[in-house]
Amino acid sequence: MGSLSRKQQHELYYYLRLTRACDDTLLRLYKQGKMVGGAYTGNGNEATAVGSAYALKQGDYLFPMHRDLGAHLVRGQSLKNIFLQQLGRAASFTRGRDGTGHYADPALRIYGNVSHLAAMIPVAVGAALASRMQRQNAVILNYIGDGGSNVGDFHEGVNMAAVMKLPFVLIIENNQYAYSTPVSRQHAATKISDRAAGYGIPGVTIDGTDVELVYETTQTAVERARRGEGPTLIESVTMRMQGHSASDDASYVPGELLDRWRDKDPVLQYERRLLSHKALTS
Ligand SMILES: Cc1ncc(C[n+]2csc(CCOP(=O)(O)OP(=O)(O)O)c2C)c(N)n1
Ligand SMILES: [Mg+2]
Repeated sequence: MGSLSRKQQHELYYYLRLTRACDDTLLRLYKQGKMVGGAYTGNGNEATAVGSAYALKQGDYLFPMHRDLGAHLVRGQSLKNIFLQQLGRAASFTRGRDGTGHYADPALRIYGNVSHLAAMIPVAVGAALASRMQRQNAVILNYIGDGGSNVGDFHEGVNMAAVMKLPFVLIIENNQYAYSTPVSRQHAATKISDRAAGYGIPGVTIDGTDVELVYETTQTAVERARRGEGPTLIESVTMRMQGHSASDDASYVPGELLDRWRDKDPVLQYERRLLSHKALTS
């Protein structure tokens, strides 16, 4: 099993479990009417969020999207702050004026997304430029959905990062749907990562349910970025296992598709793997 120590494997498993538990709790609170605004779960995306953020080092920057709760947790965000923010409480980062992951925590170098899809890509690329100019040697890890990757800001941001060889890594979370629109209706390319060639940078498509694979792929990209060799596009393929938000029953998603992906549940998959390697006891 890869290059990870037993301690690191246990940490990955811990964060996968914690992310799933937080998501389930948020959904419950939403149903109890205790949440202001919507609830967006990352069920199915845990390995992508956790494995990628785990590849960052102290001083690096995280620019997550709305299904990346696991990345916030890996980068040290407290459960208290996460719940205050998600519930839209007065003591939250945004003082109750916004919810979900729409917050910034400069101390932890977490800059959450705004609603406008892809609008944070140029901002994250700007942070990468600042890191270079200030000789911080920090890498910027940013995320975007399959749907959001079709917005113009994607092109402007990735192109600038590529031309300037900035320390920038972009994870494209291809979870098969953008709200009710399947990927087949979003673009005609076989793989979203094929776009990387057009920018002159590496692009790779991976199984986003495999936490160690996500970690190792991101780590390679992060180290490349830190060496000054420029950005990488990582298309992490997963499935959005629940509706777009808690108010969406996702009745437009074929049941067989969900059944197929359920067998690849990122949390249970890793649990099975650790058990079979006797890295966990049941
Ligand atoms: C520019 C823009 N267009 C539309 C929306 C409304 N919207 C919010 S999330 C979303 C779907 C996003 O899909 P995707 O990027 O695949 O991310 P996912 O929710 O699947 O993780 C849409 C259409 C928006 N916020 N911004
Ligand atoms: Mg999507």
